[in-house]
Amino acid sequence: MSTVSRRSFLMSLGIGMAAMKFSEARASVKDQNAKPNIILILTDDQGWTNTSVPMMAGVPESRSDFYRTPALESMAAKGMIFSNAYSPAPVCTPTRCSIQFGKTPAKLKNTGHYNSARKDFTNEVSIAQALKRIDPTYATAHFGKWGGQRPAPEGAGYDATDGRLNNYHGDFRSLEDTRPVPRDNPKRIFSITDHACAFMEEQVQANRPFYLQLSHYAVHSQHKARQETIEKYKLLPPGQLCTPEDYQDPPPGVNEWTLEFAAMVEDLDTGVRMVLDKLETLGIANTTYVFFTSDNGGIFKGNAPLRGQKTQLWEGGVRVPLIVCGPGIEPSSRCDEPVAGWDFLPTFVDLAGGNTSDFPKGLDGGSLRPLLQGTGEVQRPHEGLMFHFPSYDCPQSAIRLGEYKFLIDWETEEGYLFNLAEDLGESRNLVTELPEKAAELRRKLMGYLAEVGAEKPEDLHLERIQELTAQKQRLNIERREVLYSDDPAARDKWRDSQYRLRFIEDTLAHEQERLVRINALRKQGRIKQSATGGDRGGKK
Ligand SMILES: [Ca+2]
Repeated sequence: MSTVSRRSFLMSLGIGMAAMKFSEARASVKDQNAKPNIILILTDDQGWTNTSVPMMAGVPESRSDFYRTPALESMAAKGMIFSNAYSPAPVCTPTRCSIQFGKTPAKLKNTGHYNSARKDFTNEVSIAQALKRIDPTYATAHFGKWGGQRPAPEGAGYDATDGRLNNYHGDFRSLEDTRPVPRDNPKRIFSITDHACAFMEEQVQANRPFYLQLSHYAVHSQHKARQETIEKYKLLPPGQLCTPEDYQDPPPGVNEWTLEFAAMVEDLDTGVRMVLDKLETLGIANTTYVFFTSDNGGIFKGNAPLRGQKTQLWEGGVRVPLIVCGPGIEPSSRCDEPVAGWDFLPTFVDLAGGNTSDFPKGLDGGSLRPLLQGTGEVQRPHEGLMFHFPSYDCPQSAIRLGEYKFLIDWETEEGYLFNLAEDLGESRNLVTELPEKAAELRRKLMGYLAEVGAEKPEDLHLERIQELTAQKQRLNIERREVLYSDDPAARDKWRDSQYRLRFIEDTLAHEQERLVRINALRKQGRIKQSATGGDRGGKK
């Protein structure tokens, strides 16, 4: 594994020493211990049960019996496990924005996936900017997956970054060089970790506190792992989810394979170990908070004992691992309070010495510091955790409040009430049994969605149809340009465009069909006037 020198690392990222103003920082920071360092390690599509750490006491199935994550086990031994931690959304991009700005996807009007690239959040205050507001000496870095949204990390206040990168970069070298990322650096786990370690070293030398955001491409499909790690798993006893076929090499072109997924999870954990070791080497383990979580629930092999998966608001889509270690956190402690990714921004500002008057306006999150230090509860502007996911084939909204969760399916308007403390698998709908509780939660959820003007499912279908129609028009223009060419490269381009056209047309037909269906249901009165309030809206 290559190491990156301090200077070459900065130069490779196009970051000048002048921009970092280390000398000024050194002069202004009297005591480095006064400000903690904060690291957020965000993984991709890693489900609640995709680690070897039991996420919930007394629920042995809340850990994997096959994947091995010893670094996370050591983080849990030093810190706190949150058993009821939620990603803001059941897919990547809305979660990343929500974490970055401390607001729900519903409030940011960024609930989908496809429309995020066009969205611009320049007016929002990022974690990096919020920290710099209370202490300009904070050095900030983002490495790895960012997503399609704007601003890019540089525009969001990150001093050091590898750019506005997305899934593609986890598997391929660049847009121009389409060879796979080298096998010894699966999903870029080790190179982005090297960047992170070099950044930390730089800040310690400059005596400067830092915020480091390490966003892994793992464990999103395609599954990639070091061959040596795969070989190790071939020799381990099978877990419950393993099949005899898993112990044979997969056919060429298969991108999902249990042994490689397991090895990828462990390679990722090795990356976490590198960060933890670096903190020890640099002597800052006792002054640094490390948060480890995932951007949405798992999808590979399901999430039992949870219901559902990524792209759904059932627990399997949004309940994620969360482990935190750092100063003042009791070793091997657990917290069962429901928390969500939009709590991170206020938590980090609080840990860095800010108070609520330093929080950006309109946050939905509250600081988790009282939970981490055992001193109190989370204070949020409104009761409950609000989820809104009007996209894809499973449009839903949900509220988690105390032990209860109320969920509504927007294609049927059917409501579900679960007591998650008694029914983790969301198998027993209590709507009829506890109508008052269901009505109370529904009122709170609808009131919130109406208040923030949340997107409606049909809005997103329409938006997607317009986007696909525009894509189809552009592609047809490209196709006309190359159709009559004698150039072999142009002929290849034309053939390639046929596949893209078929994909666009299939998706377009699917979206149109769903829009027709949802409009028909509205006409029949099966869905009330507005998914975001209507006759059930109005905050009480
Ligand atoms: Ca994801």
